[in-house]
Amino acid sequence: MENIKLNVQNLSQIKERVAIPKYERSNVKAGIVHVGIGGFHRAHQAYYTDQLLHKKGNENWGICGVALLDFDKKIYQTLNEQDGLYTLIVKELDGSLTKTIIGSIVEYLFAPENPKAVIEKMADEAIKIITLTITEGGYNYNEATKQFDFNNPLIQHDLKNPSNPKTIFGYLTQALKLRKVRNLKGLSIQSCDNIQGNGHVAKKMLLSFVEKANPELVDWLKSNVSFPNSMVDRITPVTSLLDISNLKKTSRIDDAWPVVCEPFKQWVIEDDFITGRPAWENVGAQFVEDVLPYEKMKLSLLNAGHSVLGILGALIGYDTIDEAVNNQNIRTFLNSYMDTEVTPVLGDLEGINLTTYKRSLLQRFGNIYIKDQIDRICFESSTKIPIFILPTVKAQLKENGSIEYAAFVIAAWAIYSLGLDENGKSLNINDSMADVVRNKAIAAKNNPALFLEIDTVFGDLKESTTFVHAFINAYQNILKHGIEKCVIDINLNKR
Ligand code: CS2
Repeated sequence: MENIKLNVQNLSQIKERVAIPKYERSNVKAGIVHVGIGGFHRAHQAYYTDQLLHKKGNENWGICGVALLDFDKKIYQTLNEQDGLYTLIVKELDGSLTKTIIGSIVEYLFAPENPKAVIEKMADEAIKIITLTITEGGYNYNEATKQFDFNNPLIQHDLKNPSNPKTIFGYLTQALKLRKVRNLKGLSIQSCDNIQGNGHVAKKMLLSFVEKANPELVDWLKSNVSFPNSMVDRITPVTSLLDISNLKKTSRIDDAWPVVCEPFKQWVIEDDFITGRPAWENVGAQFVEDVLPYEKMKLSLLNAGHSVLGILGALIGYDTIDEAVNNQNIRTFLNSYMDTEVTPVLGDLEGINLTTYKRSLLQRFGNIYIKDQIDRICFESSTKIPIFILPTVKAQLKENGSIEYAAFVIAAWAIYSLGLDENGKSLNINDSMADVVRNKAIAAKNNPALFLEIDTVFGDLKESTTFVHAFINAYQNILKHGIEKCVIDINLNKR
């Protein structure tokens, strides 16, 4: 069998090899603009939407994918060459692969090349929802000031060059302005990022920008745009070259950028869509009145769990999350963190069985076929830690509860930030605040508490003597005994 390039023209041949969209794709129109067409979006929302398009009457809910940053050029080019098609490869728990060609992304735009087209698309009457996966840092929130960060040079650029924006805030403002001027209806802006109250944060940040850039738009925005919160979940590692070559080898499909993910998926959405929405509930999403409990649970158990495994695992010298969680000592540590520090602050989550949820997390983390990269998990830790771990610490401190496990992880992050694992191998640190964090980590060698002075990460946590003591203690222990020995001792209640 010959390799077949993935594109519309070749679909009839490809369908002999893997599942392809069975709906008439040429009838599908974009009703959603999605910004950030990385792996996660393609494994999650685009997958749900593809499933929905298989049901009649949904042809107005296709997706127009927007690549916002220069860095996103490659995914734009790939989608362009493949007519928006890509292969979703689900790595099942038994190691088998379920491959499906996804067809829900029917248009794609590259913002740096054509900002006007993106603004016009967002302002198009047919678009009812703009969804976002722009990463935690993309919301431009400063933990230290608890405000929108106007010092960001890109935001300054957007204020000075409104019709040629670079950030999501500049784009949304221009598009909403056009909708207002043209007397069109508003729309919903739905964040699909891992942030507590992601809709609220998106609204607050956008309003801060609009108040400065276009104050006359504020009232219209408040009454015509809704910002539903949502909780999203599906572990989606970075696609490796091996995934691409295996797809060629096993199915003879030449796809430049397939997406790989776990079988589990969850999407809990607040039902607050001002101009309508797709019936995603017909393909497994849950619409609820209040997403907050689900978000809290997911961010503080799954995402924080990932960070715990990532940071400790990186220092020990592991490459993937399954290696870390399948180390019994680390697994016990993570379990105790979840039970002792996270569970008490979650309160009563009506209808959710936390014991089952935590057990399923360990199974998902331990899936040896996923090979989720520790580098991916530790990527941008400076924006993840304040969202995934520190809310738990703050809640525990209020109640005089335990913070030892979290303090240990933060201390491990301080040592990780020096750039070497415990075997002396260089760590691949990828963080927009890497320099600041590294300088504090160096200063912390003589005075560990200095690490907690990274205000944009820790806010006023340095004021808590309880936390500072636990952090210093953990820091010194890790340097003296190494991660694994400390973890064993903590598990035995010795430290
Ligand atoms: C991960 C998430 O980025 C991270 O640190 O925890 O990408 C996680 O895999 C997803 O949120 C799973 O839904």
